[in-house]
Amino acid sequence: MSLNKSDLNFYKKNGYLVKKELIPIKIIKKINNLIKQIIKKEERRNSKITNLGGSFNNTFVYNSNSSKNREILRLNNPTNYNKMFFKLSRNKKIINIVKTLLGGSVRFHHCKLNFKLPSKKGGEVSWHQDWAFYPHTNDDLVTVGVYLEDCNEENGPLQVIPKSHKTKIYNHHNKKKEFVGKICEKINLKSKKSLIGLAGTVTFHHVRTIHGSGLNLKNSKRPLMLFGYCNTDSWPLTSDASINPNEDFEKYNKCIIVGKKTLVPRFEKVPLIIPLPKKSVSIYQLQKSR
Ligand SMILES: O=C(O)CCC(=O)C(=O)O
Repeated sequence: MSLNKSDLNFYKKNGYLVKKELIPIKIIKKINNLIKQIIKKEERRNSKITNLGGSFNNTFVYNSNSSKNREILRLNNPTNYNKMFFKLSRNKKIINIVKTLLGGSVRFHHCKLNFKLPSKKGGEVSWHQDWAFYPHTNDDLVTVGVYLEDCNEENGPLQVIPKSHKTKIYNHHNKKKEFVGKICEKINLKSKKSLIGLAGTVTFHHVRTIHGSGLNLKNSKRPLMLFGYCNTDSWPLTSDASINPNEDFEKYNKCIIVGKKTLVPRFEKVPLIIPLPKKSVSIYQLQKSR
């Protein structure tokens, strides 16, 4: 499946796109069974943890240190954890669309599987631009969200501000000038849009699109798989959640899904703020900083 012109124009204009039930339910069910096993195994482990899992080298991000209240908020790098997740990140339907959105080439950037816990345990993700976390030489980067369960207004869907990808890079630094991973200035939320859909629905948002998500008012966790992709000529300006070309160029090039490796980054006149200084904690902890 490739993208039709009106979808492409919609994405270019609004900075997001939703493709309803793009992934067959058969695949989604298999993935959900795998996730159940992962969570069960992890919950049986009742040892105390000292680290809530801030860095992308940690497999899990937790909500609490105590073995009693501990729940998983995120599985980092699921594509390294199990082949089924890897296969989903290379799904032809997703990649064909991403290729068109990015202008012809695709390099896998990073991924995470987020579990939004029921609202009494918190779980709001504040407004932010992914671009604030990982600036590149051009902004041909897209984040893809796969709903593994039906997601409606009640269980905390992704929300976006249409057309915000054409505006500036917003300030994600607090008064002390520390990077806090959320927009620290007033923004107009009048046009905000919830991206809802049944299981298998896939969302696409531009790296500069302002987005976040509210509370999950249901009793069960809301799983959301997020994959980031970029054009092969988008060169990272900082070390981020992805493989850094300066550290492992071979591995970096192995992330190319469509296109050829290059040593020639494309520079575009894009607004930038470097996300430093940054604490080595997850987005959940980072956004709690004042
Ligand atoms: O899990 C969510 O609802 C959104 C998370 C998000 O935007 C992110 O992790 O960058």
